[in-house]
Amino acid sequence: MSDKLEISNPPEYAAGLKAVKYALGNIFHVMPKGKALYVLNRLNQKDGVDCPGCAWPDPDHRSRLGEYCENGVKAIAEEAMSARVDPAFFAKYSVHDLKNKSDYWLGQQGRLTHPMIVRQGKDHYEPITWDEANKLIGEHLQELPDPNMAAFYTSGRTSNEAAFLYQLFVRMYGTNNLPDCSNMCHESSGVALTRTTGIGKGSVTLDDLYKAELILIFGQNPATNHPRMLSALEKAKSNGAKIVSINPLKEAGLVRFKNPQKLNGIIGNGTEISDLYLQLKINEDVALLKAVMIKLLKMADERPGIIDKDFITAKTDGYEKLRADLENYDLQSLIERTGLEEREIDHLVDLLANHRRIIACWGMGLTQHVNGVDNIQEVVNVLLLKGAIGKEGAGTCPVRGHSNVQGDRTVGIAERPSKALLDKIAENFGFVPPQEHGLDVVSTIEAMHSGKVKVFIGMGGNFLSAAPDTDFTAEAFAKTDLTVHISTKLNRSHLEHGKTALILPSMGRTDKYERNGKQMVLSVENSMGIVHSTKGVLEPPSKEVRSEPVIVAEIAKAALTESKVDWDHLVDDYDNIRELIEKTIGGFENYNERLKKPLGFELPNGARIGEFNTPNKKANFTVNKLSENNMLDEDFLMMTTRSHDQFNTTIYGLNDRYRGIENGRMVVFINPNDANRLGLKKGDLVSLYNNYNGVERKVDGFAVVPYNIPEKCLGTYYPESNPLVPIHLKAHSSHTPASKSVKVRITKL
Ligand SMILES: Nc1nc2c(c(=O)[nH]1)N[C@H]1C(S)=C(S)[C@@H](COP(=O)(O)OP(=O)(O)OC[C@H]3O[C@@H](n4cnc5c(=O)[nH]c(N)nc54)[C@H](O)[C@@H]3O)O[C@H]1N2
Ligand SMILES: Nc1nc2c(c(=O)[nH]1)N[C@H]1C(S)=C(S)[C@@H](COP(=O)(O)OP(=O)(O)OC[C@H]3O[C@@H](n4cnc5c(=O)[nH]c(N)nc54)[C@H](O)[C@@H]3O)O[C@H]1N2
Ligand code: SF4
Ligand SMILES: [Mo]
Repeated sequence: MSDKLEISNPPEYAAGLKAVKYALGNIFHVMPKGKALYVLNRLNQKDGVDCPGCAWPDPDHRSRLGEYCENGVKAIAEEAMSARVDPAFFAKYSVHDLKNKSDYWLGQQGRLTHPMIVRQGKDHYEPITWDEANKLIGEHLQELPDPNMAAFYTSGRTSNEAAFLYQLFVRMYGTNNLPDCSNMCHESSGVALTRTTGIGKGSVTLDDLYKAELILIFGQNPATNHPRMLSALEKAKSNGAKIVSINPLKEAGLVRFKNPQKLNGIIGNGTEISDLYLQLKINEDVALLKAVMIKLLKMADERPGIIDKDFITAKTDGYEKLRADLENYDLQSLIERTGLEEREIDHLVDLLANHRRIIACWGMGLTQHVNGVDNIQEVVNVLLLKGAIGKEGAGTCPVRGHSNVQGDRTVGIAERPSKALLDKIAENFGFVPPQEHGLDVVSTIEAMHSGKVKVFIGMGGNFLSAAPDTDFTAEAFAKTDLTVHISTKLNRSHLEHGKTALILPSMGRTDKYERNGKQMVLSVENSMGIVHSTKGVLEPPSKEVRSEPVIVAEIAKAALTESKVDWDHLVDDYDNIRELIEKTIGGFENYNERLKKPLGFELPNGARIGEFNTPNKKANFTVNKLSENNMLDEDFLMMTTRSHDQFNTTIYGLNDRYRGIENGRMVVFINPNDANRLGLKKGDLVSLYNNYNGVERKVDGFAVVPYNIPEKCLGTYYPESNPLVPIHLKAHSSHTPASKSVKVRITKL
């Protein structure tokens, strides 16, 4: 075991005063106190700066004491830290030197300040002017024989305004190659919900959550990833809701929450969150839900009222097929697969039978499997049986990740755009956008690897570390002619690069941008479809960093040989961009006016009001298959999750307080019986490896952590374990990498 790593018993609650202490300690360490408090006072306030962390919505009533969480503070610290990565830094460290540094170290070096280039054959980034950089990008793009030889990635922190301009430019250039972080995230939700409910987004609002009688939380770890969701769950509980968590791990925040804004959370015991905790095996959610439906339908034969027959008849399609299909399963084998006791499943069935206002929330634990789409469709089946979509206090709640990942999609970042969007673009902008579908994340990597994509541009994000099969993705980047990253912070995508590579330093959420004496306002959409403004409050890290819409406009001007769009006019005042969004995307009427409302405005959502915009205008039941993991005796199923001290590939620190881990990230959580069987003790170092289709993948140096996790299941952190996720292992239909069910074996080092 590494000398520093410490493993202890995980706590039985999340948050409390410790969270406040850690958060403030973290931010005061990297920036002056006064400046930190100045931003925090404006964080998530009406007319303030939207938290760059997750997409959890803000409540209508905001506490002036602070409307943010520990991880929101860490997100601000990471972005607004005083340290700088400037030309002197790049003169000191070669790319080779930087490759040997940890992700945590890279992040701690500070904000990027200047456009930088690494020229072919060189090992140092050197400064370049914006004009030269744009010219170089323009030349590369113009020289490609086919626009489909370029790919344009987006990460979900990008504002609506920047994203809209970006997709417009990309389509004018001639491709729909718009891979997006969604492809690795909630794409499975988008696909499943579009098919079943007619809208690729969740249907509930915060108010619904407060009114729900029963809330099911599948595959999500809110204490770390959406901490303020715990306050909403606390409120739902105080209104009488029951909560069920379905998760292989007993996540502390789902057990008990001590709200640091309340006396009971500071000196009391806090609130018990889950009434029932189902610790099922990884990737057995479909088996669980089938068992639940078989039991529920059987019960309904005696008590017909427990399913909503009227709703099923009036609003849905496919009920009979679902019933017929369930006949094919043996209940006991389904139960056995889940690893749960039958009485635990009966408890869930009883709760479902006896409540009507039901909400299902979920995260990456459902989406990142080969059967990710099936998982979500099966959740929808249960809700539809109960008539629990399209009414108050009930519905679907995929909890989105990045703060504007949903908005980016809404305003047109889509590699598989709808015909309606393309027609509208044609009508408004006087050109025929490409009609054929473009590349998503996985197919972009494959296309770079096979030489079909030669230029990669990333609007935010850290494609290399976020993507599966890290070594393969690094090879793919190395085969391109040019990689360009529009970034706030240094990351590994800058280090595994194309023959020529550019870093374009961007402003972040906290940076204030004024033009012609007027502050530019940006807008974002949260996980529940509310669009609102966000205004930076801090001096940007250098005079050279640019606002994202400006960066896009300048690239567009350099790359497009002809354009009917006046890019300068658009970025002269971001109101002008919003006028175009209003003309192109439904639901944005009076965008500029409504954005001035303190709470923003709600986008239309058919499923929310019981209107299902599917081709048959019904909500659709679906028939889904069980997962097929084809495990052999020595195989384990590994999920890759986040620690409490990270935001995706950004590592805030080396602890995972809620799982008892300190000072290390190279750990593997394993059931104590499995560890014993393999002769492994706490702290032993092991290799994890696998062999898919004859290709061996291996990562050395994980420390064993015997943990409360079902047998044959393992947990590791992403991105360290991404080299083990095979590029081809992805969800049907959504193509989301199956990074929560990777087969691996263990050997002791
Ligand atoms: N602080 C912080 N906040 C974040 C992020 C971050 O990295 N750090 N990332 C943001 C982003 S982009 C996203 S998408 C979200 C992610 O938020 P989450 O969806 O919470 O993401 P993960 O950490 O991957 O956790 C997945 C959960 O699913 C469980 N799980 C794994 N496999 C299964 C399974 O087969 N079935 C079930 N039922 N459960 C399973 C795991 O035990 C874990 O609790 O958070 C966002 N917010
Ligand atoms: N194995 C495994 N892999 C996964 C996942 C998993 O659970 N397991 N989760 C997947 C998920 S859900 C997601 S969403 C992806 C995340 O994939 P990405 O969105 O690509 O990754 P991030 O780590 O969020 O990106 C961080 C970088 O974004 C840049 N950045 C931050 N803020 C800004 C900004 O305001 N503007 C600009 N221009 N740049 C900015 C910084 O340079 C920073 O280094 O990873 C996926 N990969
Ligand atoms: S819950 Fe998410 S959006 Fe809210 S403060 Fe925390 S990290 Fe930021
Ligand atoms: Mo995500």
